[in-house]
Amino acid sequence: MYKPNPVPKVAAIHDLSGFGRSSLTTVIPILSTMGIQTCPVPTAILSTHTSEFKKYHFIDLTDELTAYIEHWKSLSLEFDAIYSGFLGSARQVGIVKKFINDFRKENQIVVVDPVLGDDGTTYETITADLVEQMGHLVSAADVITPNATEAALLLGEPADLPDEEFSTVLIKDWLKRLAALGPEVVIITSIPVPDQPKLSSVVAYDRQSGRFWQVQCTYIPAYFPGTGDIFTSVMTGSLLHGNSLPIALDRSVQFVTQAIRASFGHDYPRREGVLLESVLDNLRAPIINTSYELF
Ligand code: PXL
Repeated sequence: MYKPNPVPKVAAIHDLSGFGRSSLTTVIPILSTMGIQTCPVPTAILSTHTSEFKKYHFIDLTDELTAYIEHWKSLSLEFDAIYSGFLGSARQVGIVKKFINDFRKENQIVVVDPVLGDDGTTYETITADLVEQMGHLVSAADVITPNATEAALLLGEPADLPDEEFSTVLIKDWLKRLAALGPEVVIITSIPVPDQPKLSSVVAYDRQSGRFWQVQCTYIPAYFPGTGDIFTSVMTGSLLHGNSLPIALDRSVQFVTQAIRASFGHDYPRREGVLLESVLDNLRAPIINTSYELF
């Protein structure tokens, strides 16, 4: 008998930052709006995220995770996707790898967003040990979504390369080397487009088909924290809905661009993140124009 799956489930391994729209406070509304249930595994609790806020309260939940996950194991829970992001310590990498091992099943997507830094530097709580360990976690994933800084850190390349260095040859080399670590699909966000300061791109490599995809978008000169979490959440939701890789990329880029555009014209502290609540309903709209291409 055909057994429909009315609402897919995602185990979301991220921190809960109480203020500033990042991690779980973006993952949950996005996946819910896309008709997907989020089951959080909180890696840390913070009063705010760590970009442009100082003296935030940071509660590392490393020592709580094993008992939390053991209870889920005893319930024989099953997930259509496992999606990890910001981790509270290097030691959590082993715990998340074990989670992936224990909850692996047929017909499932494992997405790892190796949250480490942006704009050429690491976030404040990210240690050299965590950077190194994150390399082991990406090996256990099907899909990874580093930004350009995180891709460089994972590959041991300089994280502060000037924009003009991002040639097609370099980007394809990075994508292939990251795929060689294990994931079938590698996506790198926030790639500068040489000689086109008004453009930014998201690139992807699908190891099985050997195809490279890119979606270009207008670069908006404003940094909002949490946009990486928003991108990967839409990506995860789209892949769960059966969208092709380039359509999922396109939806995610379009949604982040809409969110930034909805926010940029308003005058408020950027550290509060994009005005996600204003654009969430766009996730229910059909994709009309796509701009993805092979490269
Ligand atoms: O958006 C990534 C992220 C997640 N979690 C925390 C962060 C950041 C980025 O600054 O500080 C706690």
